[in-house]
Amino acid sequence: MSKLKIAIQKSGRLSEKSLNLLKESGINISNGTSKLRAEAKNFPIEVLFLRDDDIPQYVEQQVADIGILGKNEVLEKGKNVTIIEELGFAACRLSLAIPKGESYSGLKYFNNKSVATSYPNILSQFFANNNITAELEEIGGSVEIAPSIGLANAVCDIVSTGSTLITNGLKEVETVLKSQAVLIANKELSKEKRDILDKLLFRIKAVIRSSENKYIVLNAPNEAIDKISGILPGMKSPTVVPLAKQGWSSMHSVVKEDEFWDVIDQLRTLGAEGILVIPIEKMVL
Ligand code: PRT
Ligand code: ZN
Repeated sequence: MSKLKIAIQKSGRLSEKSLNLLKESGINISNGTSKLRAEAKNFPIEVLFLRDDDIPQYVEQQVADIGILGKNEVLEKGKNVTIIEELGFAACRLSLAIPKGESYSGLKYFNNKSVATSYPNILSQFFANNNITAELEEIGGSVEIAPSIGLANAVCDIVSTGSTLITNGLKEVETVLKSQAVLIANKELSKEKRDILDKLLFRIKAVIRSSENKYIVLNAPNEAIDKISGILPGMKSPTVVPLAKQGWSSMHSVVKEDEFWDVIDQLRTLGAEGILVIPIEKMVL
């Protein structure tokens, strides 16, 4: 039986989370990332550990069938692969930044300026789309020091918290691209490999959904049940169980992590008490 070959980053920001996503999907890779390849015992998959820069090419050439890496890297490399799923981790953005003392009046600031970046393809496309003529200085790393050493007027680099820019006396002025880890695939997988991928995707989606949602349990006065159901739709509708205490019920449902605090405020206004919020292990629809 054939195996699906997945390429993940050998060592870097994505390695642990990529392995963890596989693990949460019930795929156990026992020997960590110390070797170049590993097989799962309980799923027809083989893992290749590579530099993230090489993954798009390997997936295009079918050395690997699928891979996990940053969307920024996929778009920069421009290989003929398909992005099949956003994985919800390693969120970051590719941004333009300039020395903090400079005044910024909009994108035309960059006309006739030089910009240091490790993302020349994405950036030249972005400038072309916006009719900006700038000079690009392609460098492999430590992009943020370029203005202070006189290599370029500005930088275009990956930002997550923004503290690297601040430490280097720069300010972020434009977002060129929003990125996160994505799953990419070769465009011509065999039927057999496509089937394994569908199985894997089904699991991955359940894992992602579970991390984006919380299970919520609360006590509510019976007269508030309808209103609370309206803000807690749950998967179908909330489960409502009568409490021993007359006139009260326990309600169970699911809330989205990013709506969580708003929902809690509304629930309290409606008279909900004893609110418990519980992580979800897996969520299959
Ligand atoms: O060795 P290999 O080539 O495999 O790894 P790499 O060094 O090329 O990549 P790595 O491990 O640094 O990053 C892998 C991916 O993580 C990137 O392609 C992004 O998709 C994603 N990611 C998420 C980040 C960041 N957050 C991030 N903060 N990649 C890099 N950074 C760097 C950034 O370059 C800058 O130097 O962190 C600094 C900025 O961070 P803040 O928090 O100070 O803003
Ligand atoms: Zn890399």
